[in-house]
Amino acid sequence: MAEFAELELLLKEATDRIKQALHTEELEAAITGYLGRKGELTGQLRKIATLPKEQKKDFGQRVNQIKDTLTALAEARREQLAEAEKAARLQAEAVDVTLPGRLYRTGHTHIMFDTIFKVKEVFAGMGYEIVEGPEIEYYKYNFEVLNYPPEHPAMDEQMSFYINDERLLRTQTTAYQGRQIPLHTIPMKVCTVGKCYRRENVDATHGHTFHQVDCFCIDKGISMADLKGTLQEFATQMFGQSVDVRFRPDFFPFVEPGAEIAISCVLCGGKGCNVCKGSGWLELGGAGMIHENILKSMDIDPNVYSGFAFGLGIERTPMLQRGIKDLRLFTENDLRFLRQL
Ligand code: FA5
Repeated sequence: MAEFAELELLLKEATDRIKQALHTEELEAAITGYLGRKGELTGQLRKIATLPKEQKKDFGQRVNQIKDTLTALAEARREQLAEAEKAARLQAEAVDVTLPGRLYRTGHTHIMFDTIFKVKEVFAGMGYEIVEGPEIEYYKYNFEVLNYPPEHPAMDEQMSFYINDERLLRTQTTAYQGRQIPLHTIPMKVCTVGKCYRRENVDATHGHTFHQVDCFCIDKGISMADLKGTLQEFATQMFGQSVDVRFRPDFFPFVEPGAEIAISCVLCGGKGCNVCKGSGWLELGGAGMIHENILKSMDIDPNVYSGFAFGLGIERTPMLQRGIKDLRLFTENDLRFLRQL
């Protein structure tokens, strides 16, 4: 009987393919090829109609037997393959717990952040209230309130970053004074630290963006001696016992008298070296007694009260403490530099 022989051949062929399938995908393809709706064994059932009547039953039974045999075989092979594949996957994903761990680099605070923190700590320790001021500032607070004459060159467009006619990036932290004095009652000691912006020809000691600390103190009987004592204490805490503070006359519209502040060179001890350019002194900022025009504009009687104010650049401090020659290094994000600090 050719039809029965064909069935047996099919059984042998399908058995081989199922047993030899090397992975699940190949096995599933074989199962579909033989047992699926359009599979070869299913196709055999359609032959029944063409067979003589006495063979129909046997043929049908044999097809069903073969189907059961192949289904059981496929199921067994499926389990075998799934197990082998799982074992292979576990092997591939295995973690060798004896290997050394990966090193995580932890970052650290930036040198400017550390310096600012220390500066605030020193002034807070002297009783100053630490406040914030906006970096985008009104022209009014940055210049007008600070007694600038209308033609003063610092207000020139060429020297500042103007946002519009009324606002600019503050060029000095002193801009906070006009905001803070009305918020306080006498006696007052206020300090702010933050970024300032100027249109500079950037070089090793001048940035377009830099930091300043500004302080002011208003009370009865405040004098230049208090100012100098305060700055001496600051310099000692930042740079050490042996540092001297020097005042030389200077002009700022918001103070009278005004002074340039310098400290004795921390590298050569005042003898003269290439950092202090042989002078023995390093300039830190400006200071003076708050101008009486400002006190009057804030309804403070200059005959009863007086105050001092000063503003210092901050980049200078870590440059001197660490012998850093170029302030651009602070913002260039070069890890070879930053990791050393
Ligand atoms: C002022 O900005 C005044 N507001 C200081 C002041 C405050 C005087 C209160 C009187 C009373 P000056 O422009 O000199 O002053 O700047 C002060 C310090 O900021 C400088 O000595 C310097 O250390 C720093 N500084 C100024 N411009 C730059 C810059 N482009 N890059 C880095 N640091 C700067």
